[in-house]
Amino acid sequence: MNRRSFLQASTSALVACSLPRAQTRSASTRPRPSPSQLAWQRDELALFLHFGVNTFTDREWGDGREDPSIFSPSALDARQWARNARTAGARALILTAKHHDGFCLWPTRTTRHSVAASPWRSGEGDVVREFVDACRAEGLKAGLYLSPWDRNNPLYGDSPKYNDLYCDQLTELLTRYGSISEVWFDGANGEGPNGKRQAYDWPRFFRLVRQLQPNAVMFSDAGPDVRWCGNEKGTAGDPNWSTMNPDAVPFPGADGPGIIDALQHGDRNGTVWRPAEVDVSIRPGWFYHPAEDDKVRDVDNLESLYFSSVGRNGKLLLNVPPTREGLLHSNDVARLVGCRAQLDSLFERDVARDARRTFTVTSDSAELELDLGRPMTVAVARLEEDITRGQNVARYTLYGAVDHDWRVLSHGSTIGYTKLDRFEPVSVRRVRLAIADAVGVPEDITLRLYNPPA
Ligand code: FUL
Repeated sequence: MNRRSFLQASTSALVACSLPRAQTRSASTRPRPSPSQLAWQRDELALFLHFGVNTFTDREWGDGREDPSIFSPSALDARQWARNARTAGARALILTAKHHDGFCLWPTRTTRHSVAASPWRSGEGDVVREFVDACRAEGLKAGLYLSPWDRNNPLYGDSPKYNDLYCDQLTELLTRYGSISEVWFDGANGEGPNGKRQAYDWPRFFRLVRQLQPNAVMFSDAGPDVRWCGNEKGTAGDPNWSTMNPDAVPFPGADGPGIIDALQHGDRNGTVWRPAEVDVSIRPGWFYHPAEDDKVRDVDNLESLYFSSVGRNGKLLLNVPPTREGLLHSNDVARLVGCRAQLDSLFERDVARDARRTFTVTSDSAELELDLGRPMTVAVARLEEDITRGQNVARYTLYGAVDHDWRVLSHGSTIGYTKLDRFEPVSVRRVRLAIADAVGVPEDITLRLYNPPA
């Protein structure tokens, strides 16, 4: 594409969409992240640890009838989890304090179905304590998943009583262990022994977490701080807005037409800030199964997960389940470390770091142009909006030229925290980002360019 056709192409796009000011809320009233949501997003990668009785029964969902004596990790070392997580570049860890089987990994006063009834550490152990201490020692944030569905507890289905018990469990977890950065809820819901479906009191649960850990973010289908991305395959939506209409997913586990779509894409005119978390496992299952030791995602696969989550304005929550020894498996660790090395080498040198930069915003267009000074080979672009001021960009095209021979490198929809684009390696001296549609006048945009090592 030459300069003339570039201008025609970009101008027609701008005329068609323009940057609407009149029809949208002004920039100052659009939703913006809270400090906790911002820190959560900037962490980029957290590891998820599914661990409990299922680790020993080789199941994914326990039925609640497991004998606590089967919980007997022979060499549990939470420092090994945290150390490897840090080496992998994760900044937070989330542990299944209780999964659907109801077995509690901490010595709770609410039920006997816990580590206190297991032979591990002679019944004196507390996995949550060791986990939190290990996170602190390695400089990582600690998060907890407390499954609302409980297939062991006799009160489940007796709704008010179980809700009280669930709040007692939350209270223990959120008052005994210091700062908890994320509380992870799913909407799993079943019937209790009385044959009745449990009715959760979500507003009460959310209020309690906010009261006990005001700086924690709460994850669920319905937020309130962080939303599920709508699948467990590792891909955020495209587009992916961090803004959302809260009525679209009224409570965790809500089902119905349009819900998955709303979770995947958010809403460009949404009234709340609720960014997407992408939870996915390094293995086929969430819990450890010996038969899956040779089914661990390889380094390229993990790198592509980073592109389809963080690189699409999401946060990656990668599950790496501890073994029956209570350790991360060496195959999983090798892949994590390999992926971090590959990402570090890819993003080692931003070839646009010293570029001359012009950002022009007029009433109906926004364009960023970089002059690299000399031709450079590039194959990956990292685009970033300043999300402290919200999210604006809805459609863009990235062009590159050595001189005036403009060609399209990539195009896309939303940017948000980060958008990563890969394209065929190409030599360029000038790069231009043309924003053809936005919900508000885009603030400053950062454009970094990389040339992956051969
Ligand atoms: C779901 C659960 O049913 C799965 O077992 C797993 O824990 C996944 C992360 O969340 O709701």
